[in-house]
Amino acid sequence: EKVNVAVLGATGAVGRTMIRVLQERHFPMRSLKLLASPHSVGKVIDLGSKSGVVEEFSVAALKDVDLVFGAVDNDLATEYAPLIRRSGALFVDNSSAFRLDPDVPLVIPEINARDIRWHHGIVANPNCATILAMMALSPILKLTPITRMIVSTYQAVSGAGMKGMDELERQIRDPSAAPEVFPFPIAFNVIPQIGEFDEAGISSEEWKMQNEGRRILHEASLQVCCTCVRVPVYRCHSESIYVETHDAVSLQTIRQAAEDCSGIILNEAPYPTPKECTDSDIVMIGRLRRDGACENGLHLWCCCDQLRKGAATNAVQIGEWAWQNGLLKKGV
Ligand code: 2RA
Repeated sequence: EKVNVAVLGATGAVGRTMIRVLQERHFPMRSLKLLASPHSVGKVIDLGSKSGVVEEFSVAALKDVDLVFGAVDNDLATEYAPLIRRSGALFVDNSSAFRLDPDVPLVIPEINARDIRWHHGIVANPNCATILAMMALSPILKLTPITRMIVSTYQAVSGAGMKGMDELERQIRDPSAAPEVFPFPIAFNVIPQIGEFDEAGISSEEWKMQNEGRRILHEASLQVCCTCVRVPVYRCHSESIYVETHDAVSLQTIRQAAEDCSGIILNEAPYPTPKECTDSDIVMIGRLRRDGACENGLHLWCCCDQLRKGAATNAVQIGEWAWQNGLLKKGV
């Protein structure tokens, strides 16, 4: 049976990408509602063959909706979530409001789709940087558990939404334009801060990666250390990852495992770059090599489109899995 879908936050960079991905993947939609907070009401969104007008989020607007994809900030997601749950629709939420809630599964379908089974009306979409790291490690995770992970990220400005992309463009044209979105000028620069720092000097983005990775892998004691960095790239995140594995695995075995993992491509000719991954759903990995000091240590490089697999596509895949397994409208 086809599904009545709503995209909440339909005017933002992730919301617009969700709409595009739903159409491209021929999601079995009976209807598509475009919802947003009051200030976006009335905006017109291009839906390819036609256009759609954004409606204000309300309980009445949720009537008959089976599945809501959320691309709004934490405050709105927290305000709207109880209303969506009460309506009976499944809420696939891209904010970070529920990602660490033990009652809410946090899912990358290629890794832990089965967690969707125990949802209570909300499934959380992980942070884009977490999705990239977990997807890139999926061939290794198929072979052996990971005991330690050190990640340095190179995150695109799209992670801060359309306003982040606008700020980069503005500063490329006028390098003296004052920063409004990022703490320092982003054009021709690199900023080792995403989110706010805590008293230990760890940023909120770094905490997200650590805690979300542990939840997705069901490895509460996994050692994770991250340095999250904003770079002047429009919409594709990259990461340099070091992992220590429980068992020794050869590079050849990992290469073979990568061929069997969906959603990733190993590109060693010579390596992936963010530009080549832009507008693709594939996570690319490369520069796979052994560590010189630690016997079970491995290094790799990876890239993926932050707006697609890092956000919209992952959310739509969650919706697809829930639909295929009869997990919409659980009547919570
Ligand atoms: C960023 N991870 O790149 C965030 C977006 N979810 O800013």
